[in-house]
Formats: sequence, C-alpha cells, structure tokens
Amino acid sequence: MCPGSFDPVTNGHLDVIRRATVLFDEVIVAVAGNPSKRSMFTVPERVGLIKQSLTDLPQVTVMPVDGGLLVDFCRRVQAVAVVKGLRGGTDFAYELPMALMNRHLSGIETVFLSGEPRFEHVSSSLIKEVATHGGDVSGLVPDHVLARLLERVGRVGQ
Ligand code: COD
Repeated sequence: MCPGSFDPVTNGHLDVIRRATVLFDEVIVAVAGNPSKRSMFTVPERVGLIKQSLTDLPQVTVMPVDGGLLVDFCRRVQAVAVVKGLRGGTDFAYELPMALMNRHLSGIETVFLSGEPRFEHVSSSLIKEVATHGGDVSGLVPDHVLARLLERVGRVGQ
C-alpha cells in the first residue's frame, strides 16, 4: 500500500511507487484526502492523474481512501505493508510516529524507501506554489500533470 495525498502526483511519488513494484507483487496506491492540507485537485482527479502515469504497470491499482483510518483500509484490501518514501530527516520525523501508530493499531509494518536524490526537493505543495507563481516545474511532474496544473492555475498556453 502506497498511501498519500498526491495533490498532485509528482515524479518523486512515482519513483517510490515504481520501486515498490520491485518489492511487492501487487501495489495499491491509496489516495487520501488530508484535511490539514488545502487541496487543488479532488480525490477522483488525483486518482485519474496517477492512473494515467502508471499505465505500463498492471500490478498497480489506484484507489481513493474514503475517510477513516489507513489501517482499516489496509485490512479491508489485505495489504501486507505500507510503503513510504523519505526525502530526509524531516520526512522521517513526520513518518515515524505514523508508522509506529499504524503498527500499534494493527500490526502492519511500514517499509521506508529512500527518495531519489533528483526529486529530494519535490513535494506536491512546492510544485503547486511554484506553478502558481509562474515557475517552471517541468521534469518534476509527468507532462499530463503539468498540463492540468497550468490549466488549474490559469497559465494555459505559457
Ligand atoms: N521523494 C520520495 N518520497 C516522497 C516524495 C519525494 N519527492 N514526495 C512525497 N513523498 C512521499 C512522502 O514522504 C509520503 O510518504 C508519500 O510520498 C505521500 O506524500 P503526500 O505528501 O502526497 O501525502 P501525505 O503525507 O499528505 O499523506 C499522509 C497520509 C494520507 C498517508 C496520512 O495522513 C494518513 O495515513 N491518513 C489516513 C488517516 C489515518 O490513518 N491517520 C492516522 C495515521 S497514524
């Protein structure tokens, strides 16, 4: 299970998902609404953008998480592990309590994959901020995500 907000999916996320398919026969990408973050794309839009990015990987399923705890969703789909990407110490500090809580709640293990250094500075929040203010984020998100981003921030044709 690769969970996240994916608002929108970036090449950093996709690198972690692709590497998870080397470790596991099946990978479920769980798209959650995160109430503490302001979203640019709806959950169904985010699901669609991820699906479009992974058409070459039939072992990956992309699903919305309809509220509730991630561990309950993991139980329902019989996931054996949660896979998270780490960009550095700050990610680890944020992710470790969640990993421990998820294990406390259900026994599920979290597998951390080190982030690809090329995408160390890439987060959905920064991508949205930079795109909104006219910066170039090409190469950091797939082309179809870039097109939707530019459309959403009113920069089509630039
Ligand atoms: N390189 C590597 N990894 C990356 C990169 C990158 N460039 N960018 C993001 N990642 C990783 C993040 O570290 C994270 O592991 C994952 O990708 C998803 O990132 P985001 O930002 O899209 O998603 P988050 O952090 O907002 O997602 C949080 C969850 C939705 C997973 C979390 O809030 C959750 O589990 N919610 C469900 C409710 C619940 O169970 N709560 C209790 C948790 S203990």
